[in-house]
Formats: sequence, structure tokens, C-alpha cells
Amino acid sequence: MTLQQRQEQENSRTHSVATHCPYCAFQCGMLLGGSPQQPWIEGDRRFQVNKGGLCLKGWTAPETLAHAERLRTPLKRQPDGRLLPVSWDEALESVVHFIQATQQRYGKEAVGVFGSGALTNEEAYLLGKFARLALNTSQIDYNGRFCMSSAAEAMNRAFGLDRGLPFPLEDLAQAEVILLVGSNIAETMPPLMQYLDRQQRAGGLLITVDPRQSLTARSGQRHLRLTPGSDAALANGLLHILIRDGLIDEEYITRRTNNFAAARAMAAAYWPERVERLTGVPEQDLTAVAHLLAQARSAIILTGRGAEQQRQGVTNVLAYINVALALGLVGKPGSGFGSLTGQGNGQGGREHGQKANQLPGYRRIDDPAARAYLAHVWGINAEELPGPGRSAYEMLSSLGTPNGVRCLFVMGSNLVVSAPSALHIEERLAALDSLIVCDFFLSETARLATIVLPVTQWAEEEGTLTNLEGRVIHRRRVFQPPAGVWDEISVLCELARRLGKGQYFPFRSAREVFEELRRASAGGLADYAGITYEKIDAHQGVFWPCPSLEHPGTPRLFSDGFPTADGRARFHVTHYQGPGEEPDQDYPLYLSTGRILTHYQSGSQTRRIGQLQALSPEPLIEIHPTTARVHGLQEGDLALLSTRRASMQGRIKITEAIREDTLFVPFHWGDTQAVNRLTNPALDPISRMPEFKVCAARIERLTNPDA
Ligand SMILES: Nc1nc2c(c(=O)[nH]1)N[C@H]1C(S)=C(S)[C@@H](COP(=O)(O)OP(=O)(O)OC[C@H]3O[C@@H](n4cnc5c(=O)[nH]c(N)nc54)[C@H](O)[C@@H]3O)O[C@H]1N2
Ligand SMILES: Nc1nc2c(c(=O)[nH]1)N[C@H]1C(S)=C(S)[C@@H](COP(=O)(O)OP(=O)(O)OC[C@H]3O[C@@H](n4cnc5c(=O)[nH]c(N)nc54)[C@H](O)[C@@H]3O)O[C@H]1N2
Ligand code: SF4
Ligand SMILES: [Mo]
Repeated sequence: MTLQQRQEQENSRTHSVATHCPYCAFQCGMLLGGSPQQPWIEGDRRFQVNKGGLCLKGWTAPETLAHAERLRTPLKRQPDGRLLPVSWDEALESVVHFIQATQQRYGKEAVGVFGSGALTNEEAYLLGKFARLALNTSQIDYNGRFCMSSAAEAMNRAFGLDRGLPFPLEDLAQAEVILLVGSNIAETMPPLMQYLDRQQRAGGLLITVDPRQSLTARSGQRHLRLTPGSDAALANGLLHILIRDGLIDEEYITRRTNNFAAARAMAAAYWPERVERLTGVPEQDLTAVAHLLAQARSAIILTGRGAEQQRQGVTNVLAYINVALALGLVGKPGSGFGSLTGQGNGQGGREHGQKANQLPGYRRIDDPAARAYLAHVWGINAEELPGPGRSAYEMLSSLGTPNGVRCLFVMGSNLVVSAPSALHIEERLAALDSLIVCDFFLSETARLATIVLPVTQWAEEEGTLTNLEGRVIHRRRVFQPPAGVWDEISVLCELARRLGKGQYFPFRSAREVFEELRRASAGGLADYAGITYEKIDAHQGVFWPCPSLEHPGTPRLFSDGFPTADGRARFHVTHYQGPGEEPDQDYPLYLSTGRILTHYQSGSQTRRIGQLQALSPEPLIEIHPTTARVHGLQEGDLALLSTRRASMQGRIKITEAIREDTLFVPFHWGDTQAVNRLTNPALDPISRMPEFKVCAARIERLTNPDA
């Protein structure tokens, strides 16, 4: 390093800004400086959550800022089919024209909005308001439906409130036993592992439940390698053993819960031999885990997408909550139940009104009092507010149909890669009158758009996000956005103005939107009324609910009661149903999907980062050695993977860590490498979550890859 280079680096360091990572819900604090072309980045040691740690995705995140493929001008589909640059004025005028033409012909509801857990609280709030007030449509939902909806519904039903972790992360380090269900933290939130490491160094036990002995499972003391889709049976089996062996907390159950009798009667049918047959988990392992949980002075049960992204995702989560309640864990320090939120703002993004059934502050759109309150804040009549709309997959399936959405506005999702049965979704998108996509890259979805609007990225805009603990944090702006790019707040306000609704969208900054969000959420379950940017900065974030400026925020929930009608938590009857598709002669294996360390979600960002792409250039199909042998497959072979819906090509990765009856494929790739062309869109009846985690599949060697 020359002297000049060293001096420049020192300059960057001293002029760096504390901000947060663009990706997952752990929202690591980072110091970012230099320039978009030559960024300087370091983990923020002063931020209590990650304590300086970053994963490889965080370290390389600044590369997206000055990326050569960055969109810098709006694009418009030409009569000859090409997407060509146009001015902002022409693009916005076209968007307004498309919206109005569709609404005049087919009614207000023919315009739909698809939002994202990647948006800041301010953007998510404004997008919900834009749909209801500027577009007058009920048709809005978001990609979090594919992520947190099962856990959210289950926690709402059992506890009366959904905050992914109802306790601070610090509690994880204090727990004697952690039961981690269907989550691979070591690859999906690596800096979170420091809490589990501390827990284990202090003598604590980590027990994992996963069909794969994942990187995370390997770091724990016990692993239950269950059959995909059998979580409810496993949890009911644990409850059965706890009751049988007299290990439940009778006093807690009587004092703090209701409906236990129904759960007890249900659990009677899950005797361990039966559970062993359903889950493949040996009876003695199940018994040992039940006893370890019961003997611990403090224990935490956590679920991730493994148990939640199923046709019975809500039931699965409720079944694990039953276990936590029977042990009296919920509301005790160092103990409890939680679900690990996924997207950067997966928590805040589900609180402020971009869900089909929701108004800001985690209010229900079908609740007359909530409607009256929001109408008052927004200065309209409650009758003008649309009712509940369709959930994500149902809206996407309706595209271009007679009563469906015909003009779709997408902000922050690459849904042709990430929605289930993706070929069907592609067909539906093609049937639209118009598709408008706001993104900073030409994602697989943006490639299909009528209009593409280029927007700012994380480090170029200010806003708040709510991390997996319910801690509201401040993402600061570090760099000027490139010329030609608008931030989402300006896009929404300008569109509203051109649609004749400008009086409701007078915002000039994220802070101004946040001021209205505070009022809109006041009195709701997710109450942000007492949170300000200054307070966040002074305290490394503020936990909601925070109803007043004097209020310190609420790191720990449920210590003295539950926000339910009777103040008690509720047990549920959680019978095991099995997955929507079981293996059969034609499709003899289970296929499960998920994530690997190097890529984020649909890969639209991380597949553009050289280092990450070089580490994982293509999807690998994980298969057990015995199964590989039976199918004549060797490491590195190209294989054809098929389900009842479609086929894809992928390379074989042989691993002892997976069950013999199961294959695992990450969903980070598009087009012919998209595993979502294969997945089953069967939906959970309550959360409308698709069954990403289980379907029936067949695998064969590809002798002629080009055919
Ligand atoms: N590297 C990386 N990190 C990410 C993301 C990313 O895309 N890449 N995305 C972020 C987001 S939005 C999310 S939602 C989180 C998700 O984070 P995780 O939930 O940790 O991730 P997944 O890989 O989807 O699933 C976790 C595990 O579920 C297991 N599983 C599969 N089927 C079953 C089953 O039937 N039962 C049980 N118990 N387990 C099963 C899989 O084998 C897998 O190991 O990650 C966040 N972090
Ligand atoms: N098979 C299978 N499918 C899955 C899952 C699975 O486990 N298996 N997991 C599901 C889960 S948990 C999730 S969360 C979804 C996520 O899937 P997607 O909704 O596709 O999420 P991303 O890949 O993050 O897509 C975000 C897109 O928006 C852009 N973007 C990022 N940030 C912003 C922003 O702030 N503003 C705007 N305007 N654009 C932005 C990115 O460039 C990218 O093109 O996938 C789901 N799909
Ligand atoms: S763990 Fe999540 S927030 Fe932290 S650096 Fe990695 S992707 Fe970013
Ligand atoms: Mo997610």
C-alpha cells in the first residue's frame, strides 16, 4: 500500500457513516465510507446486535452501488417489444395512463400492488397508503406473505401479538437449551451464531430439527433429522411425552393460558411410536429432547422457514408454541418462543399496511375502529377505504383474469424467481395489460415489465427498519444516488400527484413520512408513536411498542400478560396433516428448497457480485450418497430434476448430511435454473403461505444437457 492509498483509507475511515446492511433481518450495523466506486466498509463494533460481525454478503454489499448493470434511466416497452430508455416524465405519464386506462375499463380493483420486506418502514407505509388512497384498490400484498405469514398468524392466535422475537437477542445467550426448528442460521444469519456460541460456551445445549444436518445443526449437540413436512407430528409428540411424564408447568398453564384441555386431548393421539413412524425421529431421541427441555431452568424454542413454509405452516408453529406454553417458557427471562424474521425489514414491513388485510400499526382493515382511526389520520371518510384484498399468491394467480388484477405495480420483489410454480406466474404476468417494476437492476421480473422505474439503493436513502427483535433502527444515507435515479418516496408522491391525489402525499423526506407513520400507528399493537430518529440514534434502536416520547420501548413482551381478550395465551389443536404431495412411484423423493450462504433470495443483487457468483455460480442439488448411487449419479453430474409442474437442470452435490428420501435445492437462480418452477403452490388455509419446503420429485442423470 502506498502512503497515498493509506491516507485515503484513513480518510474514508474517519468520514464513514454508521448505517445498516441491505439484506437480512439481522440488520448488521456497518460503517461505510469512501465512494460508491471505492467503498470502505467495516462492521460497526458499537452496534450491540452484530457487535462488528458481518457475513460475506454484507462485506460485498457496496459492490451493487456503482455496478455496471445498475439501472440509471426509466425503461419503456416499445411496440417492437424492446425495453428502451425514456425520460422520467414520459415514464411517469405512461404509468398514470396505464393505471387510469385499466381502472376506467375494469374498475379500481383491476390495479394491484406488490410490495416487499426489503422496503423501509416509511416506504412500506407509503406504499399501503398509495394503494388505498391514490389507487383506491384493495389489491395490495407483498413478498413477506412467502416469508413470515405462517409465524405471524400463529403468534397472533396464540399470544395476541406478532413480534418475531418477543425478547432481545441477548436472551439467546442466556438460555440453557435452545430448540432451533427449520432454520439454518449459520448460513442465513452468520453473525447471530455468536449468541449461540456464547450460549454453548456457558454450558447450554443447541438442539436442531431439520431434514438436513445443516451447518447450523453440525454446530449443535443434538439433531433431529425429521421427514420433511412432519413438524406438527414431532411437536405433538414432544407435548405427549411432557404430559405423560408429568413434566408440564401446571401452575403456569392454569394461571396464564387457556384451552389446554383441548391440546391435551389432541396430544394423546401422538404416542412416540406413532410419531417415530410419521417423522422418522427415533422414540428415544424424542423422549430425550422432551426431558432436556423440561429440565432446563431456561429454554427457548425458535422456528425458521423450514417449519413455516408449508401447507400447514400455521399449525406447525402453533404446535411448537403449545410445547413452549406447556413448559411455561413464554414471558420468562432467558426463555420463550420466537420466529426468526428473514428479510431486512421483514418485521416492520408486516406492520404498516402493505398486507392485504392490514392497516398501519398492525391494525386489521376489517376492524371498524381501525378504519375510522386511519381515515381520521389520512383526512378521508372511512367508507373511502377499500376492504381486505387478495393474498400474494392469490393475487398473482388472478393476473389477467376477468375479475383479477390487470395492471400490477411491483416494488422490491423478483417474483418470477421467488413465487411458487413460477412458470404459472410467468404466464399470468404475460396476460397483464401492464406491469410496472421499481428496481435498481433489471431483475428477471423487471425484464417482463412494460415500464421500469430505476430507484435508489440502501446506502443512498434514509429510513427506518425494524429488525428481527422488534428493534426499530435507522439506516443512514451514505452516498448521493447516481444521476437519473429516484427514491421510492419521490416516485410514490409524484405518481399520487399526477393521479390527482397529491394533497395526501405532501412528503419531501423519509422523516416526514415517519412523522405520519408515528401518528398512524399510535394506539395500534405495533405502536411507534414514541419513536423518533433522534431516539433511535441515542439508544441503538428502540423496541416497539413505544407509545410515548417518555416511554423507553419494550425489549421483552408478555412478562405480565398477553394482549388477548382475557390476557392469557391460547393452546391450539394442531393435528398433523402431512404435506400436500407425498412421494409416489413417479416422484419418489421429497424436494425441499431454501438458502445457501453466498446468495440472497432471488439472487438479483448477489448474482451480480463477482466474488459471490464465483463461489456459487449455479444451483447444486443436494442428495444422499445412497440415493445418488441408486440413480447412477456422481458428484458434479448434470441432472434433471422434475416435479408434477416442471423440470430444471442442476449439478449434483453428494452429502451425507441429507436424508436418503430428500433432495435440497436453493432458490437463488432464475429462468431454467429456477427451482420455483417446480415447487408446489398449495397454500396454508390461514396464512396463505405456499408449500416451498416440501413436494414430490424425481431425479435423473442428464445425458444430453442441450436437449
Ligand atoms: N444467505 C442467505 N441468508 C438469508 C437469506 C438468503 O436468501 N440467503 N434470506 C433471508 C430471509 S428472507 C429468510 S426468510 C431467512 C430464512 O432463513 P432459514 O429459515 O434459516 O432458511 P431456509 O434455508 O429457507 O430454511 C431453513 C432450513 O429448513 C430446513 N427444512 C426444510 N424442510 C423442513 C421441514 O419440513 N421441517 C423443518 N423443521 N425444517 C425443514 C432446510 O433443510 C433448511 O436447513 O434467511 C434470511 N437470510
Ligand atoms: N422455493 C423457495 N422460494 C422462496 C423461498 C424458499 O425458501 N424457497 N423463500 C421465500 C421468502 S422467505 C422470501 S422473503 C421471498 C423473497 O423473494 P423476492 O421477493 O424475490 O425477494 P428479493 O430477491 O429480495 O427481490 C427483491 C427485488 O427487489 C429489488 N430490491 C431490493 N431492495 C429494494 C428496495 O429497497 N426497493 C426496490 N424498489 N427494490 C428493491 C432487488 O434488486 C430484487 O430484484 O422468496 C420466497 N421464495
Ligand atoms: S447477516 Fe444479514 S445483515 Fe448481517 S451482513 Fe449478513 S446479510 Fe447483512
Ligand atoms: Mo424471507
